Amino acid sequence: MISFFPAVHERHAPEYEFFRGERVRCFESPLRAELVLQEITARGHRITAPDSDSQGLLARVHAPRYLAFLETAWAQWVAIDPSNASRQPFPSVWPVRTLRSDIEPSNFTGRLGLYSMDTGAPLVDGTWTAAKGAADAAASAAGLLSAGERAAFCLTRPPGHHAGPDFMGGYCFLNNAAVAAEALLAGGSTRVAILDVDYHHGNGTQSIFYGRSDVLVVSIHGDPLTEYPFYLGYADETGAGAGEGFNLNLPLEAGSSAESWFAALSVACSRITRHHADALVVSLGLDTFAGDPIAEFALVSDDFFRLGATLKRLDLPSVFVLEGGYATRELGVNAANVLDGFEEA
Ligand code: SP5
Ligand code: ZN
Repeated sequence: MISFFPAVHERHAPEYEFFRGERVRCFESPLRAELVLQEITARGHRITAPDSDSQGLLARVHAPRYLAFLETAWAQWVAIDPSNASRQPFPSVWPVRTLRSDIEPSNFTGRLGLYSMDTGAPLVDGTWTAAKGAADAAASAAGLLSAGERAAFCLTRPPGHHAGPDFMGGYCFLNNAAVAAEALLAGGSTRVAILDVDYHHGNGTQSIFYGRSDVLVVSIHGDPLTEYPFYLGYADETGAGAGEGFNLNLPLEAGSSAESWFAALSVACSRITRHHADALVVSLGLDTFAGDPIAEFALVSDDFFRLGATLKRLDLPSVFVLEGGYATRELGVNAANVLDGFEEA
């Protein structure tokens, strides 16, 4: 499968994040992409650099003031104090209920909190460059599909599905899957489906398309009652206004078996078929793997072939966009198994 790989991903290499109150090495690391690249190269998939600029598509997905902040955030951080160059900024205050989010503070901490859902998106010097490279890959892959190709893989990081219209979070800055969906619409599709199989609910993607009927969003994920991101992803979220009926959440209890996961996948596929989708974007999180250090589903490596093969039966032009997956050693095999399952079905 043609795979878009932006080498600039490595510019996003934060040193640490917070986990159980302690500073730990980031689960979401450049090594993830390097190991996936190694494995899909070994299996004969063709690797290519992104060849589209996602700028116009990003403006459809994200708010202008958020994009302007993200692009200059590091420069703003270092301008406060040159020694900040060796520190990572983290938000510490957020406009929760009763506080105002219509005003953009001039203070950096005020802005960072306004544009963040959590402390889980560590930002460094190269974050914008890397995130933009991933969005460019999503645009490129969708462009290839619009030109007649049947499938493409975005070997991209940082991931995107937690990033909403105007906020970052959960390792995500720019919503790559949403960019791919917008690019497919711009390229002639009229009924796009996004299937999010990451362990964590893709709150950003859901919110971006919640009021729309041209992009169906379907997600299988850990029940937000116990699992991140907690505040979205429930079964009663079905869309709003013109988008009513075009959002489907299939939450599963943490610890669910692979069989219950595939039963949910079958429900998801039926809904996509009923949508009469003309293109599919797969938010390919691989943190459903049994060995994932921060998630609680039980898929084994062979199950990823089955995932690929099942998606092939939808018979749709398909863009696969890498999201989470933190069992780094097995990540390459699991990703490649999805692609090979799809191609061999
Ligand atoms: C793209 C993506 O997969 N983002 C995930 C962000 C998750 N951040 C919060 C992780 C909370 C982990 N809780 C660990 C429980 C371990 N048993
Ligand atoms: Zn995830």
